[in-house]
Amino acid sequence: MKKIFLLPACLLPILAVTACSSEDGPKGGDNTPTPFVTRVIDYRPAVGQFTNQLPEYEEGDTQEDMNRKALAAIGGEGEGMVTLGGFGGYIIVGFDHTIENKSGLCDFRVLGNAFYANGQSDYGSCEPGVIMVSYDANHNNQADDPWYEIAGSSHLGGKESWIDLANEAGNDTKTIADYEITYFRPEQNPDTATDNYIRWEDNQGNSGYKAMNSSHKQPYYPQWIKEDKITFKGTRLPQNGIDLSKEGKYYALYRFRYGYADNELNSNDASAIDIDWAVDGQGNPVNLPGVDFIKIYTGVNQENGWLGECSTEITGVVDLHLTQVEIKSSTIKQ
Ligand SMILES: [Ca+2]
Ligand SMILES: [Ca+2]
Ligand SMILES: [Ca+2]
Repeated sequence: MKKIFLLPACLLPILAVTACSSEDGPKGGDNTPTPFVTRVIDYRPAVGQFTNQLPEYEEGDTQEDMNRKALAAIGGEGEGMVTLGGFGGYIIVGFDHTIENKSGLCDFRVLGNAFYANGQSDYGSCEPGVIMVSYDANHNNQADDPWYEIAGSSHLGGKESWIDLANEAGNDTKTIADYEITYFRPEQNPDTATDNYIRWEDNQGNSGYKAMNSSHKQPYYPQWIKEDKITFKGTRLPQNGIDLSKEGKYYALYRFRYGYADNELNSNDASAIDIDWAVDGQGNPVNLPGVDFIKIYTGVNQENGWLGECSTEITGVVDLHLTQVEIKSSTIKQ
């Protein structure tokens, strides 16, 4: 039997955990802005096979502790990683300056761990996170201003080249703008892998269970959350995982064209974001001078066999202007 070569997305970085500093503010004590994340305002992952591990939950940790650990992982040049778990799990980050919206140019990039399968450029481990942005319009340094979604390539009306293939595979390929899902805390944590681990319900009349796989047996429900159920809301993207082997051996996670996190190689232009792609709740473009806060949440609700659920991972965010990276947005969104 041929060996499967599509590794679980997070395996390698788990082995390469490094000590990271936790800084809250500009580096070096001067006023030179840093291009990277300097604040984690809220880290709230959904149920997932890396939840409570990336970053690690320790008995007694509070929400503030977990925010601090998330910052230690993805602040600065980001040598660590956080998982957002299944659909809806999110992180809200901030900076020590406003990321400027320069006309015609991409302005920032959310760094993830997406990669391609050997010899492929259409699929691999692409686990798109929806990106939202906010400008500190009232200048109080708090994320209490309106949020706008970056309209990526599968925003309402958009279509990807692999959609027909996904439909044939039986995937749910609708984009749903007001999707809502609730996960229920399991009464106990099983000792062995099970398909019926954590119950969920959505606002489309669907329900089911998230599975526990044999590789990850820590609790998948975020342990610092006191409530017995957690609800997440957002735009749900088409299911992009297709079992090319048709027998549960080879799951290809297809790439969306642009506008998402953890969906494209960090080094490729199509992982960059133009703030001008932000839209309001009616889908109309908004003209933001820049952004101070960015929220990223897992955009797909799908279990991919032994690979586990589709979960966005984040390793950092970078201001392209401060790092002298010039990417014309017209070369990405054509
Ligand atoms: Ca721009
Ligand atoms: Ca504010
Ligand atoms: Ca990933």
